[in-house]
Amino acid sequence: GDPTRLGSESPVIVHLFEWRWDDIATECETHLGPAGIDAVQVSPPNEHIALDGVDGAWWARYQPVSYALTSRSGDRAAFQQMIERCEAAGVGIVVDAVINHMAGIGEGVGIAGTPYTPFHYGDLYTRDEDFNHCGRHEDDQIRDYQDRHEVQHCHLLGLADLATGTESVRERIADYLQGLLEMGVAGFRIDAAKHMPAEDIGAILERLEGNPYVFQEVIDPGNEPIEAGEYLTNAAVTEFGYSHHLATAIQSGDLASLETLGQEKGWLKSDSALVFVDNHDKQRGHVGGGVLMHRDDHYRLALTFMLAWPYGTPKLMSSFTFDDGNQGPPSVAEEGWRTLPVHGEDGLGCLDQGEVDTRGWVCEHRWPLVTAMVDFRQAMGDAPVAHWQQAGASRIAFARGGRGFVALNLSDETWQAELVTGLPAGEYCNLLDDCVTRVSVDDDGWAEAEVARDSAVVLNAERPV
Ligand code: LAG
Ligand code: CA
Repeated sequence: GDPTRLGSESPVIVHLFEWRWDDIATECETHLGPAGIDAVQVSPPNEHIALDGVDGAWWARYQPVSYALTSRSGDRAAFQQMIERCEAAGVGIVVDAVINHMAGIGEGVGIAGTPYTPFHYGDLYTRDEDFNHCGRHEDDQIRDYQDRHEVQHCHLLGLADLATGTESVRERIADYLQGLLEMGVAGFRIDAAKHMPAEDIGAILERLEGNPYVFQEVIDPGNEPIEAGEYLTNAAVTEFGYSHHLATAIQSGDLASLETLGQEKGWLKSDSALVFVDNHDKQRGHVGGGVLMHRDDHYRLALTFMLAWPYGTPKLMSSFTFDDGNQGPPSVAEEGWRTLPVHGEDGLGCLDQGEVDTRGWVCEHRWPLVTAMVDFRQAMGDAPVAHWQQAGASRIAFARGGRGFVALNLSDETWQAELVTGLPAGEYCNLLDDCVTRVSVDDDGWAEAEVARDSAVVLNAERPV
């Protein structure tokens, strides 16, 4: 789970949710590499259920039919090319590995033509023993999240639960992941990790050769028997508490409550925590909501805070707009739900900031604020938080060692204040407004700062005017 495997001291990951492989390759070259983004989380690359039956729903990707690399994002050749072009641009590929289950129990044909019937998926899993049959509730479905055995051995949402405790299933999963490593991927997101015993994941990862960055998706609400901490011996783990805490702090106007974010009891330590403001599930209310996303007020402030605050490995969401929680990416239904390109013939297909009512690719990761803050985070390295200051609950400021300074104002009025920056004397640019705002720091490190409403002032010791 060591994040520095992604290539820098303070790596940043972007989730290009549902993007096609050739678009991701172009994005690595034209934007992500130059912006210093370390890795892209891609949608599951393996064969999934056909799209017609589910009206192109995004979650078709979470119903594997085989480990052939054919998906709505492209074929194996496009996937390989993407890996190579991204690597040449200095960007790693993190694969969303759906290994807890196969498709929903039923019959059909996958997007690459592989047939499946209950507990039988092409030539991959052909025996009843390849799946768990937990013996609960007559239908073997998960109902009681207080029951560890049930959560890990019954079927999640009707999805055929793989017997990850058996050697032959572990071997097939490891072969799939090893094949991806050999193609050059940098890491994995382990989907639905809570639904597999930590030991099963450990046994699969142990078989891999190479040194991938791995994070496990464990939704730990703090009141269930299965805890995020159990998975730390394997690799990094998602810290869902982070997004909720940040959303609550911002929605209640209480930025001051962020002073100890990450030090809460029971939280993962920084290097082991994968954090985000929102993810693809939470932003559309799957597995509960309670987070901020692109169309919410103050989302930019949340991103600014996350990237300024030295806790966890941050993952940025790059979304498409939606009206209902099942809707897939921008696509042409009449052509088998063909996903529309982002880099099209008429240039970049990202929506303009604020175009929230239009259908399309949101591309939050391209917002100038994000680019500036990614640069800031990487410049700060491991510089600790210092000089915490607050004025009421909605205005906070802190330094990053002697290397940087951040002031955030969530109130409705401009915040004018004398603040300790910890920076050497000089005149600095606000990184968030192209140096329109400038801040002079005196010999004692103090500055008279003016922070506009719902925005921030961010200074880097190495970016004087
Ligand atoms: C995850 N992490 O643990 C993913 O982040 C999440 O997006 C996945 O659910 C889930 N685990 C399984 O990989 C998604 C959707 C579900 C969807 C599921 C399978 O959030 O809504 O379920 O993928 O496609 C859908 C229907 C269900 C139905 C099920 C089986 O929504 O009503 O029972 O398919 O047919
Ligand atoms: Ca399971």
